[in-house]
Amino acid sequence: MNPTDTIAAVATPPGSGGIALIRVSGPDAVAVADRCFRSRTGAMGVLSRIQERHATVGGFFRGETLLDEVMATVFRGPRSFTGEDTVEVACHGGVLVTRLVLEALLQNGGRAAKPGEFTLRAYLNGRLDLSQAESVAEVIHARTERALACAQRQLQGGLTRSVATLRGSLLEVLAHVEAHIDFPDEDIAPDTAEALTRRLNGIRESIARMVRTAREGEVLRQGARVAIVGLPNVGKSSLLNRLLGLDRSIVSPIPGTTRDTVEAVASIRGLPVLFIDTAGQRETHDPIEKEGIRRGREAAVTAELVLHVVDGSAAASSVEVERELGRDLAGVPTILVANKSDVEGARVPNGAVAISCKTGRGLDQLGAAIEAALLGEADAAVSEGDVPIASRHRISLDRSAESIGRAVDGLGSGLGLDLVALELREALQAVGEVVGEATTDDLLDTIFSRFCLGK
Ligand SMILES: Nc1nc2c(ncn2[C@@H]2O[C@H](COP(=O)(O)OP(=O)(O)OP(=O)(O)O)[C@@H](O)[C@H]2O)c(=O)[nH]1
Ligand SMILES: [Mg+2]
Repeated sequence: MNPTDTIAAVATPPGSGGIALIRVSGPDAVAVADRCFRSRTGAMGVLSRIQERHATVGGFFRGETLLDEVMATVFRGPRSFTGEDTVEVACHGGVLVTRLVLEALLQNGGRAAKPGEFTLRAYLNGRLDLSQAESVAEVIHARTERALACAQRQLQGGLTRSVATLRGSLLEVLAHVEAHIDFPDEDIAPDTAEALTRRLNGIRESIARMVRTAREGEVLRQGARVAIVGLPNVGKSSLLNRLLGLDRSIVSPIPGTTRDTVEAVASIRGLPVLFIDTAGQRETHDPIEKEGIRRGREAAVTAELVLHVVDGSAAASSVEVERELGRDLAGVPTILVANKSDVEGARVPNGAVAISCKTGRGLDQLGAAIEAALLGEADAAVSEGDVPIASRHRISLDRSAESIGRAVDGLGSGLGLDLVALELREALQAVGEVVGEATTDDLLDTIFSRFCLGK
């Protein structure tokens, strides 16, 4: 599987900036870069001679044309990110100059890298396992510190270690079982079978603990969509602004202020949440407002969670519209929020979270309620150091637990030990998928195509 060609790509985002970084990796990386690079005194072949992990400044040329003054850093495999020889060329961050530098490298033996190809190579060359490679994209895309911490723990090998522990335990049980298969005369003693069953149940419990983190892992990676709905003037836009900590949506005492949906991401206890502020629900003949109201309902019924805001201070509200809204929201998890609790005599309906967007009262409780609604109760037990898993990991771990379950049944019913061993081997393989011990090209494609170019 070892790649044999040399790839190049711009690793910094498109557009102009102070510096752009172009990365070259592969067996000819240093030679390719050297063909374009000259030292300040005009010497060639400098990059082949400088010490690894050292940088040098010089001219970057297309033929005899100086394209830019650059800084080149040379890494030698296997002590590089990809595990191959790598040169990183830092040039001025102009759109044109960056493109020309890349083109010169491509004309001198490099091949344009595909998205994620550098990280794919790091994986193929054994620098990272698959769970670590996946986390590289998650570090880049993290929108909250909690999501970043999760990605970093995974990159540092958090899942690698959990999987190694599971595999170690499974292998020990398998070794026991296989030893008995080799001596068919000796039946497995009831004591031994019981001990093995206990150990398998322990492994199953560890897997179950990991699987319970999957929901948190999904929200941290994917984020969640939460719609804010209710009658006009109840303070929906005020709530959006409060949650974001900035003045995003227009607030006014005139009912019907918000017409379009307004979306923005806020961190709720470290969870990246996309909030959608919507038009106040009411009867109207204004076709534009009508459309806004329709969009608001659509956002609500497709959201993972709805904040249904009511005005606790309002003496009368439209019971009819509220009832209709309630019917629409029947299938969607909903938190009832009673706003304007600062107003004297404000009421809080049963089960509602009382808040005031004016004073900020109750917003912490609302944050806690949102987190609980998004994660469910199962995650309460997750400890600090754990890596909340992604759905890909969950699928493999579920399969592994099922195989272990069948192995336990087999041991209990005195079924053939070779069948028990077979299930245990399947469990091992499924666990191994988390770190990429057996992969298909399709799987690698799906994972690495989500990456940025140059990563
Ligand atoms: N006293 C008090 N007033 C509030 C509070 N929250 C919002 N308001 C006021 O209520 C009015 C309506 O607030 P908005 O946030 O625009 O309400 P909305 O639900 O977005 O209204 P529409 O966009 O028209 O549907 C504004 O005058 C706000 O200043 C609160 O907690 N207490
Ligand atoms: Mg509004």
